Formats: sequence, structure tokens, C-alpha cells
Amino acid sequence: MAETTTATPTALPKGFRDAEQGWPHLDRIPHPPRRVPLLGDVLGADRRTPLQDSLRFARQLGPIFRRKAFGKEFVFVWGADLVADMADESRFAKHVGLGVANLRPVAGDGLFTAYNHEPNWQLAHDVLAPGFSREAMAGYHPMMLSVAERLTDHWDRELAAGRAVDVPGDMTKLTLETISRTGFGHDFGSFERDRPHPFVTSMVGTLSYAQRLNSVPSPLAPLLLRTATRRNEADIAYLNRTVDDMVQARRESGGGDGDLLDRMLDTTHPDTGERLSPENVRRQVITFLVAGHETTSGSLSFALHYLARHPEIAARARAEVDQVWGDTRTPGYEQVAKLRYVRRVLDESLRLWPTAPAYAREATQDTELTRVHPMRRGAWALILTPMLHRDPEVWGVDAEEFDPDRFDAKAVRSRAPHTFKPFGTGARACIGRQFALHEATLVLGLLLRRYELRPDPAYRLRVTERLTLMPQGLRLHLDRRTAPAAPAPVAVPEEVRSEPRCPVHGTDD
Ligand code: MNH
Repeated sequence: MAETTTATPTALPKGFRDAEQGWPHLDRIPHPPRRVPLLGDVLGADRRTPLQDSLRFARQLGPIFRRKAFGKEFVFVWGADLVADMADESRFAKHVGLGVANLRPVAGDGLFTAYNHEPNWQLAHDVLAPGFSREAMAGYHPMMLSVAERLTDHWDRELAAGRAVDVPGDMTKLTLETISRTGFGHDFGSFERDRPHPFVTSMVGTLSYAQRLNSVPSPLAPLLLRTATRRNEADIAYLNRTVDDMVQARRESGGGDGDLLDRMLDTTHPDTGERLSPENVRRQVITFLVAGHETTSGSLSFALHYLARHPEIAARARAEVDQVWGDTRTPGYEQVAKLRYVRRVLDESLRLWPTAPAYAREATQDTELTRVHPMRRGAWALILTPMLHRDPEVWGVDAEEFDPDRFDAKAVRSRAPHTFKPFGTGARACIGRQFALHEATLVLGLLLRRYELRPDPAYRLRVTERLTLMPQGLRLHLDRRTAPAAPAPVAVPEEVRSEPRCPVHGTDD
């Protein structure tokens, strides 16, 4: 279904802090049976895994439920019909709350954390969207390829030394270098370091802190998290300094090759002639460096985990790469889009573990959710994407199984809209979707072509949370592929779909 982005999102009050005020019929929504006075639904909850705790509650309580923590009550939604109703942009919009709101001190009114009514959202969206067009993407491709080659150089060395590779660590290096070089012409030198770049350490620090803020009563946060808060302030200062230096370097060099940073600094809005303020540019650079790599690295890591665990799927994907790429040393932009099966592997990984695992929606008017749950304007709920993606009504009784064929064209067409939402929905959906998918498909193609993946038989998937998801401690052994497999018959690639008018939206929601 096509979605338009031209309409300015409606200005709204900040939204109710507590579901009790915004959901007049809260009694229709189940909650965990054993509530602790004052603390709420904290039995069996683990501070480090709030999302996975919510998945557990979801399985017990059904498609809509509530959880109370420290006096505040939140509504969670994951049933397919409820999520589809909340995707209606004429009645609902993005809600900036919880984890996202906690990032405001670092990302301010940057694209991801801006309130719908803040003028800088539309301005930045319009100025930056062309940076994600098909042409722009084709322009980033050679740089993405050269970063991917740094990864394979590194993996070749690990293989020669007989060491297992650190998948999340190396995917994070890869995706950080990709966004920083394609977007900002900046080299963090990640692959030349033994430890993560301090920028990554500070970024992970602020993400974890933002998540922790949700797990303490807000009036007490300054007290309980005093040391962590001071640490967080230092992290933010470091992020700001790094970004200011990058901007300064660009201004002195007199401009790059038309990348995201050039757009942020030079481009004026086509209608209003406005441009981003220096303060806003700083917010956007941080936003893009963080949003542009953390989730993609998680997705690549989960995909590699599943490929290693399913040799028959890896073999099929590899056969496709051999067939589509042949002997080309450097696959071109178009050759990546033709890897349909590899892309399905990625989609299926994003189904089971959407690495940005929740997004919040608020009512833009008094309304009724699926005609059952009255909501006041400003009332909101958190959409639990991993549960939406496992709803047996949509995905069948084997929803927990990894099966990329769920994303073949026919299967996709036969599913209801709004059942697969790893990139969020509507005007505030992910601007970097095509960027992430292109980068990840390219990298999976290169890795499949070069290596066999051997899992550690003792490894059990454990998922760490820092707002985003990551397979914890995933290591894989590599073997160099010996003889290139004889080209196996694979499905003839379908025509590459023509790009919708808006490079960001109007895709396959
Ligand atoms: Mn991304 C918004 C998921 C890659 C930049 N992204 C979102 C949202 C989700 C999301 C979900 C909506 C959040 C909300 O409604 O509150 N993003 C992903 C995933 C990947 C991803 C799962 C990779 C896989 N995102 C990227 C990349 C970039 C990027 C790559 C940049 C290069 N994302 C953004 C920005 C927004 C966003 C910017 C905010 C867009 C807006 O509100 O206008």
C-alpha cells in the first residue's frame, strides 16, 4: 500500500505518560496476574532484557496487554489486526516515548527522535530523502564494496590463524565504517583496531543508559543512576566532539562529493529555502552514525547465525550468488538487487529478530482501536514487532522456524498488509531501509561466496538488548571455499522493481 509523506504530521500534545489517562477502558486489557504493590509487574522481570520479558508476557497474555512498572502503566500491542489498525496514518502517528525519548539529550530534534510537530522533522526529511534515492545508493555502492573488502581481508587473516571470528564485533566495525565513509567521508579505522573505536563505546554507553532509564522510577533516576549519569554525560560530550571535528574538517576541505554531510551543510529546502542549523546538523550526524549502523550490524549477525545453522539454506543462497555474480570480482549495484534469495534470508532474519524491536504509536484523535478499545487523543501503545512477526494467525504454527521461503513473491502477496514491520510504519518509517538492505545483501553475498560457515556446536542463541538486539557472543569458524560449486539451477531473478517516487516510502507496507 502506498503511503504519502507530503502531509505534515499533526501537532500533538506530548501524550499521556500513563495508560490510565489515555485508555478509558483499560479493564479490557489483560495484565500479568501477580502485581507487586508500588513496583507493579516486576516479578520475573530482568533489567537487562526488558524486550524479551515483554515477549514472555505477550505469550501469556495475548495480542494486547499492559505492564505496570513503578506506578506507570504501558500498553503493548502485537496482534496483526491491532497493528494494522494502528498503521492508519489518518488516526495514528509515531509516538516519541520511552527509549526513544530517553535519547533526546543526545539526538535532540534529529530525524529519529524529533516530535512530529517539530518543524525540523519535515525540513530534515525533505533535505535528506534524496540521499537515499536509487541514484544515491548506486553512488555509495563502490564505497560499500571497499569496506566489505576490509572485512574479508580481516576474516582471511583470522581464518589463516585458525581463529573463530567475532561476528557482532566485526559486523559493527563493518557497518560503522560503511555509514561513516559513505555518509560523511570519515574513516574510523575500525578494522585497524583491536578494541572498538571510542565512538562506538560511547554510543553503546548512551544506548544502554537510555534503556536503563526505563527500568528505574523516573523521580529517583538521578539518585540511583548517579555514576551512570555522569558517565553518560561524558559519553555525549565525546560524541558531540567527534561530530564537531568531522563537520569542521568538512568545512575546511570546502566540500565532499555530495554525500549526506554535504546535504546537511549545503542543501536548502526546495520550497522554503531553509537549511539545517549547525546545532541540528550535529544532531543529525549523531543520529545517522548511530541509527545507520547499530541495527544493520545486528541484522547481519542474526542472518549469519541462521546461515551457519542451516547449511541447506546457505548452499541455496551460495548457489544463487555463484549464478548471479559469476566470476565478477566486484559485483555491481544491479547485481546485488538480483540476489533475491539472499534478500529473503535477510528478511527472514529480520522477521524473527527485528533489531529495532519495537516502535510506539499514538492516537492523533479520540478513536477506537479495532472498535474495541477506546483511546483518547495522545494515548499510545508500544508495538512489539518480534511478536507481530510470530503471530501464528499470520505466519502459521511453525512461526518460530527459520524459513526464507516465507518471503518468496507469492507468499508475500498472499499475506495481509502491515504484517512485516521491521522498519516501522508511515511517515516516520526508516529512511535508511534501502541503504541497510543493499549493504547487508552485498555483504552476505560476498561472505557466502568466499567462506563456509561452521557454527560452534555448543553455542545457544542468546540475545542482548541495548534498545537494539544482537546475538550475544556469536562466534563462527570459517573454511575457505574450495572448488566453486557448479552453477546450480536457481529461480530466474524477477525484474528488479522500479523505484517508487519517494525513495523512503511507498514501498511494500
Ligand atoms: Mn532505521 C527509523 C529500523 C537501518 C536511519 N529505523 C527507523 C524505525 C525503525 C528502524 C523500526 C522507526 C522507529 C520508530 O517508529 O520510532 N533501521 C531499522 C532497521 C535497520 C535500519 C531494522 C537495519 C536493518 N536506519 C537504518 C539505516 C539508517 C537508518 C542504515 C541510516 C543510514 N532509521 C533511520 C532514521 C530513522 C529511522 C534517520 C528516523 C526516520 C524518521 O523518523 O523520519
